[in-house]
Amino acid sequence: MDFKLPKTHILLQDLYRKFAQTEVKPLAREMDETETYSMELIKKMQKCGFFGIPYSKKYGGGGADVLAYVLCMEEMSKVDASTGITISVHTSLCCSCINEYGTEEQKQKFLRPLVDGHKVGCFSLTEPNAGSDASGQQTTAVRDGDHYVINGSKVFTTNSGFADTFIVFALTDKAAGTEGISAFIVDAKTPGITVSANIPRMGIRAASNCEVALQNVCVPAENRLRKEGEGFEIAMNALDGGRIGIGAQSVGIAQGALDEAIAYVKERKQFGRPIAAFQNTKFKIAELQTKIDAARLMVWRAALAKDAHEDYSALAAMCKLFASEVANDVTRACVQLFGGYGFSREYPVERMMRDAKITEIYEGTSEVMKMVISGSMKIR
Ligand code: COS
Repeated sequence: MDFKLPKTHILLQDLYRKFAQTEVKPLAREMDETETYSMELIKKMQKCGFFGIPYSKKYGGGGADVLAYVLCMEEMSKVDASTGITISVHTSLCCSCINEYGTEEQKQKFLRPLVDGHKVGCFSLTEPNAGSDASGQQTTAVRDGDHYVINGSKVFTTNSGFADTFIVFALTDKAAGTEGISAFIVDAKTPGITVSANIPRMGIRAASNCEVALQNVCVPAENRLRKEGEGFEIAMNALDGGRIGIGAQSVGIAQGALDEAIAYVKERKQFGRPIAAFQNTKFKIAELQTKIDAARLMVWRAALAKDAHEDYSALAAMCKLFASEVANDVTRACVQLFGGYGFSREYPVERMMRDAKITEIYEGTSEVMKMVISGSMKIR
């Protein structure tokens, strides 16, 4: 057992960190204020290969692994959680469906442009009445010759405002429950797709997160992933991987806030000395760093299990459950360490506290994580 990163990964971590600090950090506040993600920044990240890290070079990806990907997620999320989720939904949710379930033709046609930096992907599962109960899909896909006609509406589809490729889940058999759900690769330009304006939100405000209406959207049958009825398994599998990314995002948000707080307490003077000099401050920081380190190790454990093709579903759920709670605890404590300035928008910790909340909700709420974990333990 080795808790140290391999040298290759230390170099990658350094690369992601430098990019995040120089290219992402300066834009984070303005992107949050304007609730708009910079397309120029996306292009830069695509050029650097950040949109295809764990995918094979055979398809134009980075040829690295999930461990490298979570290091990228942490570094980006340290400075901007919206950047974290933009990369995460593209990588863990959209690309993984095609990588793990697509045919060779589908990979060449759809995965390649996503991982080689030409296109952005999104994942349309959630509906107004199908959140935690993902099996409650109402969107339908009706076969018509060599096409399917999709009708329905999706909500909270991250990246949908600018994505080129959607993975859409829809019912091909209304009576078959989870076995009636199928997955389709859908070109964003297909007539009948309407994407709303960005949904106003509490955090990760720069990320694109919209409603997607699908009205008589004609999708070639060859764009269906696997057989009819395999969509629910595809979605659940993608979410298992996605949860490792959200764990890493949570660790990043927490570490980013703590780094800001540590710098601040060294400068801020009260009662004649820097507040860092008070034991209360030092002990609080020690406690927060310990929680972050524990969360990071859980994320790495889940990433290594996925890389080793072991069963990682419960490990992913555990790391997300724990790390998202840590992100919320740590950011709240960091705002407190900043005092009144922490509450002001002059410093980034209030944004980080707002951003942290969603990690306990998306890609499976904390309650769903407990369902997955206890399910794996077969408690009767
Ligand atoms: N990987 C692959 N397949 C899976 C799976 C997984 N992790 N979990 C379930 N499945 C498949 C199985 O095939 C299972 O059938 P079996 O009886 O053969 O095991 C089938 O799906 C149905 O599973 P289950 O009965 O557990 O489904 P439920 O409807 O009870 O759903 C939860 C279980 C709640 C865990 C699931 O709906 C879920 O994860 N919900 C949250 C969804 C979510 O994260 N939404 C956020 C979207 S991103 S914004």
